[in-house]
Amino acid sequence: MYVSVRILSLWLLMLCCQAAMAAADPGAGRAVFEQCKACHSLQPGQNRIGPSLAGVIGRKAGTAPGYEYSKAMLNAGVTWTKENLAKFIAAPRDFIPGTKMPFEGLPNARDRANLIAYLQQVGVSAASGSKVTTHSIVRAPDDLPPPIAKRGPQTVKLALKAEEVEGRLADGAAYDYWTFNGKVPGPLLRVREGDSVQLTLSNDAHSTVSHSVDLHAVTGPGGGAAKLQVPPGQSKTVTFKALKPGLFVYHCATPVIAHHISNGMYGMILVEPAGGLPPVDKEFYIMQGELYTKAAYGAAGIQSFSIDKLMNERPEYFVFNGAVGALTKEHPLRAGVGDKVRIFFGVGGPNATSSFHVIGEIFDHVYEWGGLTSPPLEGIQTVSVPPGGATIADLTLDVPGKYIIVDHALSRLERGLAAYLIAKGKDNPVIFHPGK
Ligand SMILES: [Cu+2]
Repeated sequence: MYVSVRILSLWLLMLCCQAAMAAADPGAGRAVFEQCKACHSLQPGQNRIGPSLAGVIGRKAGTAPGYEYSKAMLNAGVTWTKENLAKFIAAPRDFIPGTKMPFEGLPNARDRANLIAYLQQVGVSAASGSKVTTHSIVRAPDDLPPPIAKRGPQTVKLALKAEEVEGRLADGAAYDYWTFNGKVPGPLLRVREGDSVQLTLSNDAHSTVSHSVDLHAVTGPGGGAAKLQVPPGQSKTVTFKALKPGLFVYHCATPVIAHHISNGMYGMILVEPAGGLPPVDKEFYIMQGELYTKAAYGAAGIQSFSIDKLMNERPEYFVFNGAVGALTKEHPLRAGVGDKVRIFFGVGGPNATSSFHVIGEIFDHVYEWGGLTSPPLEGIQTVSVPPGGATIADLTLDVPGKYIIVDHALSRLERGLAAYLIAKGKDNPVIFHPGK
């Protein structure tokens, strides 16, 4: 008995050593850094309650520009290395007695190693003064599958992956988005009425929390979410029958649900009717959402999420396809004069209803609420689309120019909400011309 206990404890010791020796994971460190963000930024010179940690490794303690340090820190005489930073993070006031830092320390060695690996990775670019990430989470509006060819109902396999990624929110500003498949919105899923859909949701191993999916096209508990709560590194599958044709929103439904949606976890599924939709020349996919950041709209650096603003429904940013400028600077919609254009439009939200409108155009057809079992409305100016709702709007471009797509609650235009639809082609003076 004694021998076996000894062997067991040796084996456990060996496992612990192996874990300690495994390479530190900067991706996991990014999640640990969430705790530090209350006081520290990663932007050079952007000091919050504590100094910016941009380029901290290799820097002498007490020398971040523009920050007023305690005497203890100024006199510490330490140049930060991975090793001494680990000791400091473990117990700041033991390592530098008299430091004002209110932080008690990070007891878990693995968390410390991961955090330092992350600081090292981001520190290089941050210290050199380069901007925050320019990585784009924007889904291009023409990134959608083509219409389904005429066929009968089938079994269709679809996959979604929950991924937490830092991305560009606006010029000079970044945000830790939560996404389906790395982009906002998640992919447009396209199936046929009567299809049997096997949907697998996986959650990236680096995710900090569980994620899920509730599809409004699903008839069943939670729209699937009751059986699709997926912890990091795991995956789950449900099978559902697409009973009704229409354009339906899907979204993460893990509490706090509004937080997950606001962070970018929404998309749509189009259930085509038997025989498909009337053909058009161009199809586009746009979704509207809101972001609730602690700092005001327009602040630079990595923006952190505000639960207070979310609970009070006071967003700082309103965006089409995830970011400010997504569908103006980055991916404007492009079509030709004479084209029939179809916009699959939905609102992820989580809270604001959109008054969807294309300035200078009139919708030929609007499939109200995204329903495809009723005939479309005709000749419509503005469509009200609630959170968790959608519409299909067709228009014909008769005159060349730049058409601005908005939510006609136009204060939101000043908070990032605009898209351009650029029509190229011959002038059409019968329909529009300047002068008499
Ligand atoms: Cu989620």
